Amino acid sequence: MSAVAAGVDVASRVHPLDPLSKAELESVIVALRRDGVIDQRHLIAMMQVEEPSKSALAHFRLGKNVDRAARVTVLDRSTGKVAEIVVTIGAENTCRVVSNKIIEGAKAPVLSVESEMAIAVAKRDPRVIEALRSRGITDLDSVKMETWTIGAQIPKYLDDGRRLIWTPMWHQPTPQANFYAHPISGLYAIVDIDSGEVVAVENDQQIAVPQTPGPYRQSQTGADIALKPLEIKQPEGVSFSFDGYKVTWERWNFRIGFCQREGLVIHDVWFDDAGEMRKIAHRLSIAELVIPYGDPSQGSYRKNAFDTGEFGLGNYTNSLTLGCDCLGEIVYLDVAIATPDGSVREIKNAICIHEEDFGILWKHVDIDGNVEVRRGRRFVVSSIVTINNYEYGYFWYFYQDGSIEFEAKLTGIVLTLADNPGADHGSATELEPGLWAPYHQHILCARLDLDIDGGADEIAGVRNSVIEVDSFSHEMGPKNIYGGAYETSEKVFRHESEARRLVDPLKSRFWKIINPGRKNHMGKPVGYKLVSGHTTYPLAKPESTIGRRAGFMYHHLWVTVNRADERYPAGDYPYQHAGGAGLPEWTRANREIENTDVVLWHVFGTNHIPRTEDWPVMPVERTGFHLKPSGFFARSPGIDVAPAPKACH
Ligand SMILES: [Cu+2]
Repeated sequence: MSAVAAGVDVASRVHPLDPLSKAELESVIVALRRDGVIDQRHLIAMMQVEEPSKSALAHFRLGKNVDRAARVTVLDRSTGKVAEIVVTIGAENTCRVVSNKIIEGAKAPVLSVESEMAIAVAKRDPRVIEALRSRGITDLDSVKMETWTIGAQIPKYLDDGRRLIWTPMWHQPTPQANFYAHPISGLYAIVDIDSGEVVAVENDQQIAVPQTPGPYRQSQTGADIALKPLEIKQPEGVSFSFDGYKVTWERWNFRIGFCQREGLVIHDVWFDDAGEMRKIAHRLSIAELVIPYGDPSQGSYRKNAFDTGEFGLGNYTNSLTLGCDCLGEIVYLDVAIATPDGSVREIKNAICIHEEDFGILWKHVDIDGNVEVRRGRRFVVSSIVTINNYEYGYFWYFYQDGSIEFEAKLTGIVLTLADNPGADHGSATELEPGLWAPYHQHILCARLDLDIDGGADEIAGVRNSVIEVDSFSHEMGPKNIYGGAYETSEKVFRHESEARRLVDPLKSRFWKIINPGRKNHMGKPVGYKLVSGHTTYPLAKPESTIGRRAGFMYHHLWVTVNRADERYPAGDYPYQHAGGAGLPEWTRANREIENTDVVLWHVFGTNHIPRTEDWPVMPVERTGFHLKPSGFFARSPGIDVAPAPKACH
């Protein structure tokens, strides 16, 4: 099953939500050039599936035709303007431009060719060369630069609206050495990525490059702690099947999607409840990932990157390796992405699909000695990206109890800078003498377009409401005679402003999304609850540049009216944006959100105070959330799971 797309018959009817194929991407680009819509002045910033509306999809399910379409974001280098072009893709990939709109004021995300160019011009700049020479570095090949967006105040004399990038750098003393062990602090080039000009060189510190190596490759460390083999075999094959990008496993079915901006996407999630297909979600994605750095030093304070909105997270998707990234009977899906120059790059083994044993699902030993125990299994869809120093794994899990979980796995190498050994440096951890890892947060925002039991209402309009549930106890007295009593309070959010909420573990707070029009066997509306996991709250001040630009991070929950053009919580174009876009802006209208088609936005993440044990490569840190049925099913769906074939019962 390790073969690419084994069992995947993508030649069957192409679904409007399927990832854009290589052939489709190429056809769209050919058509745009043929029609003179793009030429040598343009760079392609992004090509995404233009997703049809829920009602159009419902009609598609009934057999009606729905055009495949792509949304192409292009940057005109001659004007700096960004345009979004919608192109339909018909039979045999015949393409037609249906709209072409300039997005006034938008700044394109940073494109790979621009990063490469910025590094090349920085390395040619005589001021950079001289500054390196004064630090004893003459071999420019041994200097590794990264291109980072400017996520804080832009120096006043440069702040005239141009697109800028800055270049932290490291020294690689020997080939294959971990260069993050050797930051060249105090030296940064700022490059105008439209004109290709180095507009400033900062060289105002003389801090020695730390010299303690940070080897992590097996060839360097000789790592030899090994255990006996552990093999995962499914001798009768896997328990899932594919129809195009639609997966059926256990009682679940859903579609796998991919977006150049968001990476992995899950569409159209349904559960077979004793023969009745019940819809749970329309679209699930991680719509933004921002990493505010909390260190004011020159090498760190600008590092507030929007990995999704400023870089296009999907662009950095890994090709996964069987037995290493993924263990067991794996099916991989490839993806294709457009590059800025209009060619198409295929990423083999980009999405990993498999089943995992997940311990016991449930167990009880009765007083007569009867033992009932069920092994649980979960279905995993995952992908991993590498963006500069960090890796992010996005893992979606589907369980036999009707629940869904998302887990981000964070690994890679912590960002480093140099300061004097033992310096009074309050916002960073000294890993080795003079090698410091600044404090930072990884803040993710999930966009959860849930349609709880809304399968029949896709054409007329799904109607869901969101409720906050807190646990509380009354004062000692008639309502709490013994002092131990507690109850839950439920508050239905009526308007968007009421639904900007924070987690509260002291109240065991959770949020529930219900369908008021569908009742369970007890006459209560059916629902799912959103259970937050380990999370964090931004330390950056709301009035800071990053605070304004990532205003969404100041609430763990937002609920909005479902609108197709409200996709990204920091707005469509966060790069050098003045701030306020996205969720803060949309919810200012304070629209009614009760009993209508809504989107939940869940903000979660981790506050990373680097440990010496995060060096030289950080062991996986996890952050995520769970969606659990809550009054959706009459009983546990786990009861219908058969015992394992061996004598487990
Ligand atoms: Cu971190």
